[in-house]
Amino acid sequence: MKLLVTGGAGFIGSNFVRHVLAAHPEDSVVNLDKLTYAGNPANLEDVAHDPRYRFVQGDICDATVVRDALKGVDAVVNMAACTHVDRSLMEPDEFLRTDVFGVFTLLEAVRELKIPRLLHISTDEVYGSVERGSSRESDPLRPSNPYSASKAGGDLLALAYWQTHKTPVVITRSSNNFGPYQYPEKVIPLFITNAVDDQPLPLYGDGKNVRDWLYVLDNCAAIDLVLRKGKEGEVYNIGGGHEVENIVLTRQILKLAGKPETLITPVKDRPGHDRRYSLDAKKVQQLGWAPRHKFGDALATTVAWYRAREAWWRPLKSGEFRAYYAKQYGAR
Ligand code: NAD
Ligand code: TDX
Repeated sequence: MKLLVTGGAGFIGSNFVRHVLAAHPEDSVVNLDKLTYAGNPANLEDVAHDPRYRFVQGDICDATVVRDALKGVDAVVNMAACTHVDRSLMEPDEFLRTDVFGVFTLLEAVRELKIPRLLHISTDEVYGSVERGSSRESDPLRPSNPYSASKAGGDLLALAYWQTHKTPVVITRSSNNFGPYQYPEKVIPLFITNAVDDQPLPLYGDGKNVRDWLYVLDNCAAIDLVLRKGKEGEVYNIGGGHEVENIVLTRQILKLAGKPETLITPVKDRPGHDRRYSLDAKKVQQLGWAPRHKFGDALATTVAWYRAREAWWRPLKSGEFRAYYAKQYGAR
């Protein structure tokens, strides 16, 4: 199979490209990525010279670029997105452009060029905060911030193309991922790297918000399965099955890093902060998937990875990054 992966230079995308090249020797991958601040060619330097891999720098909102990249492709996996909730509170424009209009551009090109499959990567955040129980694929979408509202827009547009044009769309909505190559603005890599530097860990609000954590390699395996076995027009939740309050997660990170809990620093809450996400993942489990990594082991592997890869994350935590966060949450 010849795949076009968009956003393949980001966190999940780079792990997914590596997974496909290793798991499917007959497959090849074109990676179309704009290389925003979150896209980093270093994430894929180990496969850069693989003859089955090709990188194209470009924007999924550019119809010409997208049509060119789609030539001869059997399936598209759309990972390209603006992804950080805090940034969407300050600069929502780019979220609407990429996460809605970018999806539209891909859908139009897939429809016109009759590409056999488009797997669109959505998120658990589209269901909004879930106080009790777990979200099922048929539940209404109630996004509560500009990021999740933009993702819901792209998600619903993809389903509408299936309904109206039978564009062969499949969707995954996964819970919070963690693991190697995650940009250190998301909570786990931010807290690990701050802990390494004995810097404060800025915990929003009362620290009791709950996320359902999924190791990135387990998500890659699920995406791969849905890509090959998922039914057109269907949505598949991918949940890690490990729900934990942020304060508990923070203590675990500090313990693994060998740093004191005095580094935990309560800061003002994120506006509109969703209290809890929780996914019912029975549907993807029925397709044959289950997470293979235990949360505690995967978190320890992740902490060890960041400790060993300072050369990867240090440049990302300078300049623009510090200025950005100082504006939103105060200096850190
Ligand atoms: P990321 O921010 O690490 O990477 C996003 C990538 O998309 C970057 O390489 C960036 O350069 C690229 N990109 C952004 N705008 C683009 C554009 N207009 N054209 C082409 N490329 C563009 O994101 P991630 O965490 O790897 O997330 C990947 C996907 O998974 C996203 O769709 C996200 O919504 C979804 N998701 C992420 C999580 C998570 O916990 N990280 C959970 C559920 C769903
Ligand atoms: O400094 C912080 N302090 C803090 O307490 C940061 C960055 C986060 N948090 C909290 C907010 C959340 O409750 O930690 C939790 C996780 O925050 P993020 O890592 O920003 O993730 P979240 O907002 O849950 O969204 C993530 O999961 C769904 C991804 O960023 C999205 O792309 C994905 O769709």
